[in-house]
Amino acid sequence: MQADTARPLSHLSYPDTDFKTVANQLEEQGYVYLDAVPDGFDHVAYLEQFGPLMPQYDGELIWSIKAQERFDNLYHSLNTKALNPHTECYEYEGLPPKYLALWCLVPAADGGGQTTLADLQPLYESFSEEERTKLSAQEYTFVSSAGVQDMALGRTAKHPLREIREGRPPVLRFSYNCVVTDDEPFILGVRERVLQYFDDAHVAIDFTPNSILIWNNHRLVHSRTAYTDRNRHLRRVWLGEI
Ligand SMILES: O=C(O)CCC(=O)C(=O)O
Ligand SMILES: [Fe+2]
Repeated sequence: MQADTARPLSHLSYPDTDFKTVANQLEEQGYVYLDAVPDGFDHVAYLEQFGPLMPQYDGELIWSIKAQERFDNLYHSLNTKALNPHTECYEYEGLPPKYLALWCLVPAADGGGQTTLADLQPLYESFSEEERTKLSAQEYTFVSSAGVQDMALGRTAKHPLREIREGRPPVLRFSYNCVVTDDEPFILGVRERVLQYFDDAHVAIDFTPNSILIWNNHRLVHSRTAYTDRNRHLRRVWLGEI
């Protein structure tokens, strides 16, 4: 559980931490990695305190992340390949989940399969005034990943990359792979800047059994490194904004 970039990890140990402390750290840092979670822990009941569960692509409230051979040649969370930075549910018409949470049943035994994260706010601040305006004004079409489309669960929606809201924080939507660029220079440039920033600034989580990673999906992008151990098994919930 080391940050690649020597950034200190936003890490708490479950037995030493009350809910309020976790919630405050999540608000300040944008994510929390919570370990030393005991066997038999009710992850869903704990995580529901952060917001209501939202249905996953298949309508279920919990998504299992375990590689399936039938998805090996597609871009999909359900194989062993690396992912590119993205937020979740950019291709949904409505508001994406405020928080994403993963918890670990079986970590990858090969040192891969790290979930990686970066807060894009510092990158946003490096954009010019004109670029910032464009990030909120220009709408792009987002489509589901090839894997989700293959499951016949694909959808599509149009959104700006940074949605500004009255009285609420902005909502980031991004997918390196699944935004339709039409070879337009602005979005092509933004995509590469996000990728470069993510390479430099991400933290990497090496899960231990039962441990939990929760992050603000309106502000951070996430990704995953490749792995070979097909026993790796995580679970995921999406939590709506309160
Ligand atoms: O496998 C992972 O670590 C994360 C996959 C992912 O992008 C997700 O569950 O949203
Ligand atoms: Fe994801």
